[in-house]
Amino acid sequence: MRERGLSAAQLAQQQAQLLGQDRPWSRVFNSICTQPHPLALEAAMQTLHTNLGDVRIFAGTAQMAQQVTQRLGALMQGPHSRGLLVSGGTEANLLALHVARLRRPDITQGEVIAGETVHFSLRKACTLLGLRLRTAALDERLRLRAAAVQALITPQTLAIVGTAGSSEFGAVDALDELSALALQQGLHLHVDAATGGFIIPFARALGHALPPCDFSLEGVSSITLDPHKYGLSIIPSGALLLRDDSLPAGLQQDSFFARTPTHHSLLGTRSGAAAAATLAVLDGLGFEGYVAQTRANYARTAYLVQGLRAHGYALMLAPELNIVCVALPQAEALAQALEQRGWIISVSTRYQHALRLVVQRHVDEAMIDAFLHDLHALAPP
Ligand code: 0PR
Repeated sequence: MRERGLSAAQLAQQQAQLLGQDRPWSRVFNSICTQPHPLALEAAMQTLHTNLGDVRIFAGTAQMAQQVTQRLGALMQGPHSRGLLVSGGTEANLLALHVARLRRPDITQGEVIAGETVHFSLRKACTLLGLRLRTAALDERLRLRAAAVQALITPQTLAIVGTAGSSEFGAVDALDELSALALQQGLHLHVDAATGGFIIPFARALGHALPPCDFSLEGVSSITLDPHKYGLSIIPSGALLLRDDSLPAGLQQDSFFARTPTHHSLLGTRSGAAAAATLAVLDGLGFEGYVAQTRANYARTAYLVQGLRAHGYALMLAPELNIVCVALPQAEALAQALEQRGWIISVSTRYQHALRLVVQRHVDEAMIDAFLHDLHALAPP
């Protein structure tokens, strides 16, 4: 630590110097997150000092959190659902499997079945909880189907995880089939909608042929939603929604002190800024605002796809959400060359023949044109 503190001007300079090394959004093609909506940023700045770990002091902030869980429950068609606000998709997925395990004490060596593209946060969760993750093969559109799950069910199966928008491809598992199977087998179906939860309800309203990713599917027991992705809130904003209001007893942890609240999630002391930001953007945009945002994201996704095709590139698969995978040999070497020109792009370590392009709010037509220009210069098809 410094012996003497810096002045405010020196601190600002130090911060600006380091922030200047971050990449501008105008070159970011890999991120499911984006610049938060101005409404979210403003609300967060007003509430950064709050602590949802002490709702006697921050009673108003606690109400904001409650209102967020109500709105998210309604969005997910769960009038009796219970919501827990958490730091993001990783924590929500961990808690979901924790809940599934608490509800089945009869299963001692629990197994979780998911598709091959299940997010690595569920691998972390299984490791932490001592569960075995069994991955099932996907169909030709990289979606998990019920038949592949059925073949892996054993007496130790604790849960099925369906992904509503895989991180790598934006592929949406056959959630309707998985729901029917979970009901029939009496298994917990967790839907990881971290990527697609703030796309699918609005895309369906626009007429896109996607399955619902919500509690209208009767076999769905829990859902991960991530307001800090397409929800346009600030990081860290995640949510776990449970179909019923009743929580397993083992999830509850009393604190040391009388009249302080019982904890249900992992974190204790935590800022209320995420809840305030999420409430602001949910209420500021409303369903219509998210539909408009989703329409714009699909329009720019179509613009990108059209541009790629016009330049002679082929897609790895038709995009269901706002993630486009371009089939290219040596995609990783190309991504590196593009990075030297400032572009941040992902290539899956497993599917190495595709450049993955995420169309978020910050990806506009000028950015797409500039990218296509550089792509064509480096790797003409
Ligand atoms: N489940 C799915 C389907 C996800 O896509 C993600 C994150 C998670 C769970 C975990 O969520 P948290 O990261 O909120 O805990 N998927 C992104 C990814 O792995 C995360 C990300 C976001 C990475 C922005 C980079 C980035 O710039 O691609």
